[in-house]
Amino acid sequence: MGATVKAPLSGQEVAKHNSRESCWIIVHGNVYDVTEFLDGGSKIILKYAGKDATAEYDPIHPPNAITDNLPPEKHLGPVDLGTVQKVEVKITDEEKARLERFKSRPPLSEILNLHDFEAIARRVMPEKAWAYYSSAADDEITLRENHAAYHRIWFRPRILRDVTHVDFSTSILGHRTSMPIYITATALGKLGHPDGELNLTRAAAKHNIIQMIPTLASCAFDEIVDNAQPGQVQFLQLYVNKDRAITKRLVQHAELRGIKGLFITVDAPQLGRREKDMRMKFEAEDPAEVSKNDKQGEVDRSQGAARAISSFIDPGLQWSDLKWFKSITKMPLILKGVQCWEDALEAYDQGMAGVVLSNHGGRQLDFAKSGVEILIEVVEKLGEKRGLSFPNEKFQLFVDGGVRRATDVLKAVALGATAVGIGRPFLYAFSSYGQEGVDAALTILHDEFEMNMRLIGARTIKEVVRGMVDASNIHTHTVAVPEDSLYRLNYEIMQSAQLRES
Ligand code: 173
Repeated sequence: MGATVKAPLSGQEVAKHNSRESCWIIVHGNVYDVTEFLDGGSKIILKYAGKDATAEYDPIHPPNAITDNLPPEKHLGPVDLGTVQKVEVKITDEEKARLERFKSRPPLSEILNLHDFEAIARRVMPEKAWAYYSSAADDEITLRENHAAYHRIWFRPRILRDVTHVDFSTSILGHRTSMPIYITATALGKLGHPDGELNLTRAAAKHNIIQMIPTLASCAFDEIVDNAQPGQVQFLQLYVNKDRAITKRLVQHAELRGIKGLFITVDAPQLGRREKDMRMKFEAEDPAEVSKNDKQGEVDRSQGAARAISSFIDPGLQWSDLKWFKSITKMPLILKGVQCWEDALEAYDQGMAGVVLSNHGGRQLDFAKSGVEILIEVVEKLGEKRGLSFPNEKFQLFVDGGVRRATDVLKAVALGATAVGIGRPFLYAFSSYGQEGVDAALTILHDEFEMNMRLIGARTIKEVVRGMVDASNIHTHTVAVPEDSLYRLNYEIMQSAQLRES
């Protein structure tokens, strides 16, 4: 772009362009004409018409998103920030109370497990961010089933093996990792913490864990890669753009930057309906603002940030596109969001390096089965039909969703998974405690692995084998044992970490 220096616009001039007909916004001290960007999901943009939108923009878009996506003639140049009327930020009583709760977080030493991060995050995160991260599709049955499925798998430990030393490091797509887990891709990290995804990058480096960078990170892709240590392994999760030229550029740039695996998301041709998130947007609406910009009855109760920024995703993606991906990159290709053995088999036959058996954290199709349940049918059928055994170097199986304990991971590994993706727990960890939270979460998992490897009698990941689990009930989605109610009445439920009394 030419470096023509424009005289700064005045705040008063920008403020005039506050309607559908002409909509300018300020982001990081620069003015942009976004009038042509106002379509269905534009209510939020209109709210900032003529104003400084930086605070709203930042968590949702990487810094370069606006400059990359708006044609240069819509970049109207800098504004004299001294003349811009501040958008009045009203700190509500609820927000004040939240900030107080934030100050009352217990020290990390009192956080004992991954559930604890969630318990704290729920109390200290901005309500909207919590709603976005925690929500799932429809009735959230799959969200809960993801975790519950692990309750139907039991251990068959081996004894009297010398477990003085246990080593649970392993390889994912040929890259060493200290544990059979990776940090899976989750969008919009800055909703939870100003450093967003960088919290994950830095903690992953410390613990020798692989991070999967999301297409829709809040931080710029290059910033996330730049913050990695030399030799640190990162993967990329890909949403495929309707405009394949954009996808091609992104993929080839990622490869050039040293990304070691491309995880193509295949379970989100349309974003699922997450009603907790929707309801929050609805409640957060300021009726005065809405009526100013929208005619009565035409109010778009838009599904929030996620829907608005996901309209580029191509619902037309199909099997025949995979050849094209192979032609544009040498990175291993993995399909993320496979949900039955037939599709896993097709992925294998088409030369993929693996699949993630996943239902997108329960955020897409409600009543999709859990990844760990699908794992069992995939291992069985690919064994039967292609003579494969798992874990398998050439075609790796990953699982994600509902994982909170190292025992969950060990169950999946025993059943044939190479590694397991963990998403939300790390979001909750950094939303509550920044990078240190993610560090602590990884340390907790490390300690859990060490103990549980000993207790199941496995010295290495190779020794975590199929015979160590009984999954005979995995396909039975009912509670088999009647509730023992008298016993239950006497049983005191365990408590999560608590806020300190202030
Ligand atoms: O699960 C999600 O929220 C997700 O994957 C997504 C997709 C598009 C935009 C933002 C998030």
